[in-house]
Amino acid sequence: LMSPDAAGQRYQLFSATAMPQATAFLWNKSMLVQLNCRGYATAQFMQPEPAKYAHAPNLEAKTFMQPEQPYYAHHPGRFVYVKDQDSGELWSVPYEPVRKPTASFVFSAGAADICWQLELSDDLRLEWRLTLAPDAPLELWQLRVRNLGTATRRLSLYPYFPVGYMSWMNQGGRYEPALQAVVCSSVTPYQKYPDYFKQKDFKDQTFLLAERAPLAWEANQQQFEGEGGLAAPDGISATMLSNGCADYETPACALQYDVVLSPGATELYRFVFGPARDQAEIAAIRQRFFGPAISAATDGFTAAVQAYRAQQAAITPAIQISTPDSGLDNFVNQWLPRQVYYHGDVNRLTTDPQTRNYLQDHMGMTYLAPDVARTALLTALSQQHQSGEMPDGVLLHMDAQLKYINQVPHTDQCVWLPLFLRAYLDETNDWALLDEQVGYKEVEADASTVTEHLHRAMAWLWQKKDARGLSYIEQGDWCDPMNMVGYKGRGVSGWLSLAAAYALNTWADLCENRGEIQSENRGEIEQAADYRAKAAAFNQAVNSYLWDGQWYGRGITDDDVVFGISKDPEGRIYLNPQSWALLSGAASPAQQQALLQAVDAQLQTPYGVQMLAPAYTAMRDDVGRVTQKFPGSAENGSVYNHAAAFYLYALYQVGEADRAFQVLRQMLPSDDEAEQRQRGQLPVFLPNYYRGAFSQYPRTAGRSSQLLNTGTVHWVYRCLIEQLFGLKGEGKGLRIAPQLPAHWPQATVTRRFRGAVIECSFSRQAGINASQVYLQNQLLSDNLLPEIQSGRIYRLRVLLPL
Ligand code: CEZ
Repeated sequence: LMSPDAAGQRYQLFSATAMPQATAFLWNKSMLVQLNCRGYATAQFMQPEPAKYAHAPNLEAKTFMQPEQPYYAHHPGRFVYVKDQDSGELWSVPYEPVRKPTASFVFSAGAADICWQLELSDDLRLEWRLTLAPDAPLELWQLRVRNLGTATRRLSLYPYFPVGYMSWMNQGGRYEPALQAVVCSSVTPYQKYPDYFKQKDFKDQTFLLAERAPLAWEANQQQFEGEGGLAAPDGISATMLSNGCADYETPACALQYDVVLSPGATELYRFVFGPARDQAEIAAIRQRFFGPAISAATDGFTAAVQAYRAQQAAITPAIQISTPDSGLDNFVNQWLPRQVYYHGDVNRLTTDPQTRNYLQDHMGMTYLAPDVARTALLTALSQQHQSGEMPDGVLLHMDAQLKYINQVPHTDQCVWLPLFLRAYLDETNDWALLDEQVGYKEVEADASTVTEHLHRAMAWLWQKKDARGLSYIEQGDWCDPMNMVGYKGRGVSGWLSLAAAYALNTWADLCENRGEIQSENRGEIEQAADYRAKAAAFNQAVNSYLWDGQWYGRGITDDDVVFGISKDPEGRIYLNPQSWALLSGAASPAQQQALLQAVDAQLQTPYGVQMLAPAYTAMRDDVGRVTQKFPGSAENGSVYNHAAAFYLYALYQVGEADRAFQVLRQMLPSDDEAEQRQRGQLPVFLPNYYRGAFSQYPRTAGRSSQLLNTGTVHWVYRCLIEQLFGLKGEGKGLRIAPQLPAHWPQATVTRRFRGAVIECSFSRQAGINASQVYLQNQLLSDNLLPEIQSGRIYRLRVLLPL
């Protein structure tokens, strides 16, 4: 059904129907495109807010990226109709809209391109490939047609790129012979005059630019489709497209090429598709990609393809692994760092990323591009309030505003600061970051050190608690839609109280480390003790009010009702408080064992661990809209991978290596084909969730959300590097403390660390009861590799007990 290619660098799906929702994605700094295996496409670009250049056929609502987006016949896509002029036989590439099965089908995801390889009939081979421009929101398409047979073939080829309903104010389309392009134009709708000035330079035109002059074209969607429908459009039934235009009618880009292919012959057609401001810009694009060759070997199009490939290749993974689990290896080596980098590179295509997302996305970036992560922290802190409170979203653009969920007050944003810093400082040892001066939201001029910003953030967390000592939740915490636990101002969050404790402890660790490393900061060691006392107070409050006997409750409502406990028929147990009680130190050894068993018994499924159970089936208006989401979707009891990733991290902190490995492995499909179909997703990214409500909705359980925006990946990458393989940085060097699953006899890892390369081989050894680390036959004391020198290669041999 699916597998990596021989080199392990691409991932292939061999059916258009087995996993109809499966997708792969490409991005650059200004755009993201997610291609579905059947040819549908969802693309967005930034100007500066996310915008579309290929739309739904009707007026679309603007929203943030959603899970489980349905595809439908007229969904935007990138298709080529292929007609045999002699037999009249009709196919469409890659599968939609004609849906005619081909002799063979490969949907192949690469790091820098996505392509389909099809054999339409035994003797006609077709390749349809997308790359992006490295530096602009432009799709670069190549169609290669090859006659493998012994007879000459006479074909008509019709690239068909629907553009959809562009605007209720003004839309149309026509072929521009001078550009060799169908150009569809529109005016982004608005009503307030100031928007005119903001929008007048928008890229409101969508074009399909062809290298080779077409025989005919069609810019009018209705005329193209006619009465035949998309499976047999009238335009294609005719000998020639009608060279039509769209005047306040739905536009489309269709071109026609007639070709005579003798046996063995190949033809190549290349196109550029994307948005532009005006025809002058399209002319410049034509010149760049299809103008005079740059050199004998390279034209503009090829140069851009190569530049994009080089850009992607420059993302250097932090680890390369070789383990007994080849599926995991492939994902960790090829795809995971790419998804981590995507988040840090474009911030989920928003101009106001949620603060917690921004900080976690850059926690992941720490392992790939620490400079970018560093800048992100400073950007976030520059928007902190003087009170210490962090805003709900971080504005990344002059004109950006807090939108959607960022207009709802959530109380957890400060938590993520020390968590980011712990990862960043362990990895880079860049303690100078703490001395950087940064201003505040209210007064840019009132700058203070990063350390002071953190002290204020911790003070804010400490102060935002009730008389019981539990953290107020207001209209949500990490769980966005948990909006009615505390809207009256009294409700508290058990998870947040634990997260605050963990944040305070983490910051205490950092203060202490700093005091030890830098003698002028000795004072911080005393402060650390104070933070630890505060963390202990949070932990104690949670133990007093929220321990339910076998696990921790999720919170207490405005009306003093404890929820997420055994007497609740729905939402009886939540994952997050259990995970964070392991992290914060709230759970005693006995409590740890009890809550782990409760999670196993009530949340574990074959597709991963659910974030709550049983899923709510009706509104609980003292909990909020999370309970109104469809049972088993998103936060209402799905296998919400971000929550599973916290659990994963927590399991490693308490040394539960085998439980942890199971959680990790269940984020990816196994080798079982039925399970692969059930998840319905290629392992080229981790989705934000798989459907849960396993006992309530078994038919859909396991189904992927297909949404590639998720904080999951950063925690998973961190867990792999620092915990599973145990190659964790600290002030003095690299601490080696692996937690390989018991069933792995050996593994090897190459790790980039502070400019050095660490090559590490792990194997089991009888007769030892703790791991031993050798550097060139020399046993390292304390399993610490000290004084790492940039540019050096270190070869470590790690022996693990049987
Ligand atoms: O978004 C995520 C947020 O981006 O949900 C997480 C939260 O921690 C992330 O910061 C858990 O709530 O509004 C909603 O109902 C949804 O909750 C979305 O905001 C949610 C979606 O999964 C989109 O990614």
